[in-house]
Amino acid sequence: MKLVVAVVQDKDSHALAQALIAKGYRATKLASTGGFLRSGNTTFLIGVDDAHVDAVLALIEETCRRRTQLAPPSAMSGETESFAPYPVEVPVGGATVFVLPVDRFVHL
Ligand code: 2BA
Repeated sequence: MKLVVAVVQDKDSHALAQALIAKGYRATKLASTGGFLRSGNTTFLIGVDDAHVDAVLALIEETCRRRTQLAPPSAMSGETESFAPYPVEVPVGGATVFVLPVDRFVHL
């Protein structure tokens, strides 16, 4: 079994949740905040059998779009070389995904 951890943009979270439910995958949605932009995003925890990991990744790819977002100057403040005194556009998404092995899954 694997745990797929997917950080997605809030705008895509409804479509991804619907797609997962439609295919019978179980998931937990967590409200999260990106460390760089410090704006809200959504983190999905999806426990699946190994054989289904690729199908879940395909659903994430289908439902999560790449967009650009304005990073405020404060986001760059820790990096002297890239400091810009004006908002800078950065690409965000489709999704940031980690696939982790699960030692044990217990549903009590
Ligand atoms: P944020 O940390 O708010 O980052 C939003 C976007 O800002 C990133 O999009 C990236 O394009 C850009 N960015 C991040 N750090 C940067 C930096 N030091 N300089 C310039 N641009 C930077 P994504 O890569 O698609 O990431 C979207 C969200 O996924 C992130 O939101 C964060 O919540 C999560 N994430 C990304 N990489 C991660 C990682 N290695 N570990 C944990 N979470 C991660």
